[in-house]
Amino acid sequence: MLSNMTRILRSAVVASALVLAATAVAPVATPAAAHEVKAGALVLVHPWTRATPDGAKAAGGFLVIKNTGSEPDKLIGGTAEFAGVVQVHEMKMEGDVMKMQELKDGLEIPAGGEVALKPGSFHIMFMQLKTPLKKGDEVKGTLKFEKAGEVAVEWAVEAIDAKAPAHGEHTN
Ligand SMILES: [Cu+2]
Repeated sequence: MLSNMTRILRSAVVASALVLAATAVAPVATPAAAHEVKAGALVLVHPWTRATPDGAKAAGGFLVIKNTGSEPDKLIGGTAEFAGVVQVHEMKMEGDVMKMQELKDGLEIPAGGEVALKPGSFHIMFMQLKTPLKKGDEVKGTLKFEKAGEVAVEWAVEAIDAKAPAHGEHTN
């Protein structure tokens, strides 16, 4: 009887300690810089761009696009408050030369799959920049999809030499 009581008390103490631990850990597990936008079947994960030097006319936009639906969708373009032209680009090697070109037919996001837009690969190209982009800013625009339509996007401006989002670096 006594030992039963002790056991119950002990497990109660362990349980509340676990609750405390979980509460303390939760805010740390959510990186402040990460953000997501949901649009229909699509999830746009952490759209980011890079700070630009004075006089720069173009900047790249990067994010991961997940398609949770059962039909493919297609990224076909976008708009930005800070740029006159927004295009979907790819980079690829032609011989020894890295070339970048517009994907005029759009970029397919396969059903149940995801596509990463990242430096050296697929990316959004912001052209005719109206203002320099400054690290720490959030700049606004849209991305256009064939099925999900026009989606409002906030781009986090990372450091000028960033190769990956800052929230990824914090976990090192
Ligand atoms: Cu480009």
